[in-house]
Amino acid sequence: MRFSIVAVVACLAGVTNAHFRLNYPEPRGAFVADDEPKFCGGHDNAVNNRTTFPLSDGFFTIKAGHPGWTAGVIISTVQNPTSFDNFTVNGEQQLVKGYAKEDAAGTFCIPLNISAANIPGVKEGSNVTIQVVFEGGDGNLYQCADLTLSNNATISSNSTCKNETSDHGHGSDAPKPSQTAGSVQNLAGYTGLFMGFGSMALLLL
Ligand SMILES: [Cu+2]
Repeated sequence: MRFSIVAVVACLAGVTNAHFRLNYPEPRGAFVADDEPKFCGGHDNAVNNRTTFPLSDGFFTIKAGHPGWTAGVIISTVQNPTSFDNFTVNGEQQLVKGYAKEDAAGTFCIPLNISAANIPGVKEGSNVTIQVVFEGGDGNLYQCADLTLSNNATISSNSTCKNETSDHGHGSDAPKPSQTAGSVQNLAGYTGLFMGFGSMALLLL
């Protein structure tokens, strides 16, 4: 555990601000910071205008307002997932991206190869919902994105894949650009440390 007491206290003080944002793919519904601890960030129903998303070799980008965070991505193949149960199979989270830890706050582009996760029923044309689970010292936070998967999907050019760390930026919308890593592979510190659900629960203590 590397969360310092100082960081945790500072973040609790700014709890209604940044938390984390899912920048791409487009999240379900408007961002409401106070609702981020709820299922899908407070948005219970799938959107009609799904994002067409690569079945293989996609990415997602998040802006982490907390340093010292852990995140993973769960997936539902239910057409309109409305509860955490829809992201659970045999009592376990259906992970499409294992939990990993990062020390810095900032914007991160993280590879998401959905086909490689071998989720039953996921194929070309599937409607799925991904839910990013983020923990940065003030409890689990959630954002969802409703997708249609396609090998022909093209990611719009204004969804750039880069990493940009910032100082402790909770509540600040103007992170200082300190370093930029252009490639998907060059993920500062996002080392693919896989953790099970039990480890995640421990992190919340
Ligand atoms: Cu927060």
